[in-house]
Amino acid sequence: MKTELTELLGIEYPIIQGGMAWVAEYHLAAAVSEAGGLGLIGAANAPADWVRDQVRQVKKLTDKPFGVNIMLMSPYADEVAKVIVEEGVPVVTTGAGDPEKYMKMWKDAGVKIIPVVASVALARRMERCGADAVVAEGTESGGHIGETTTLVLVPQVVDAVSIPVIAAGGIADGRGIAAAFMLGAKGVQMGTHFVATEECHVHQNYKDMILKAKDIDTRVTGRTTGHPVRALRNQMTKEYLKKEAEGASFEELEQLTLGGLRRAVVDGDVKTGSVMSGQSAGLVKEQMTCAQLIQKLVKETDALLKGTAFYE
Ligand code: TUI
Repeated sequence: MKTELTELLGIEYPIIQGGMAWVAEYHLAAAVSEAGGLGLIGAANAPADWVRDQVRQVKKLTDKPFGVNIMLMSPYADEVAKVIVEEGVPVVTTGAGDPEKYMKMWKDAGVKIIPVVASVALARRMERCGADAVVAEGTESGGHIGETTTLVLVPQVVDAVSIPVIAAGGIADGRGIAAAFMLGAKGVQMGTHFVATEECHVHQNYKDMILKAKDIDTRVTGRTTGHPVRALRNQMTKEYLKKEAEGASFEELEQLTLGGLRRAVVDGDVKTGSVMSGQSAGLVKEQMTCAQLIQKLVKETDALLKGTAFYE
């Protein structure tokens, strides 16, 4: 499965693990990188020293390439951006904003830059600013999302830029990966399936909820506040959507989600917590190790792509 992306990053398989807030810590990142993909540490809203420590820990567990995802709405984004350079992180991905102001610093330090985008316009801007690749993330994804589906977004981003495009959103098996290649992507980013792996440190209740989820089990809260977030439906999403429909204030709605991701991930409170997940939860049936998952994905994708133009 050699593509422009595996060449660019020096990895075996073109599979990137999403930089999920509270979920993507060093054990998961190291396991994915060791298995031949690209593991990511999700900096989310964490302070710079936490990120620095995570980077040092991941380096103890693997010599292979890994990355850090910076959530650009974080109050610590400026400091975390510097930690990337100071600690010699090989790859940075960004989400929930425009990373332009950091890109010169990262490029000068030789960091590979992969912004996550949900629109063609931002993909174009990122290429002009020197991005090495982009993740085109469809609305099927978990967490903070854009409007457009993966099937529609990926080929339009592929047509608009000449850097490699990585497809994300709704991909959890070899069929999704093969389809992403058909859309012109050179790799995929997956989040949800990696949450339900052995090495992922989220509470077992969180994993079980993903494993049991059906096709129609996610909800998007916050469409009216400008911060749409996809999560598995529970008491929190039900109350939130009811209040949102009644025209509740931003502050009142915020109260319902405050600390909710931490409660779900750490305490296993999957009733009032925020169980962020993509629509692909319906495709996730089995908990396995990261190596088993990546081998399964590669085998499935290989079988589908044999005899196609991709494998000439
Ligand atoms: O960032 C994500 N997914 C996330 S971040 C996150 S942490 C969080 N927790 C609670 C509430 C809100 C966030 C959870 N999930 N994905 C990448 C992504 N980026 N999706 C959409 C975007 C995006 C949206 C608008 C990127 C840029 C943008 O506008 C930037 C501009 O200036 O055009």
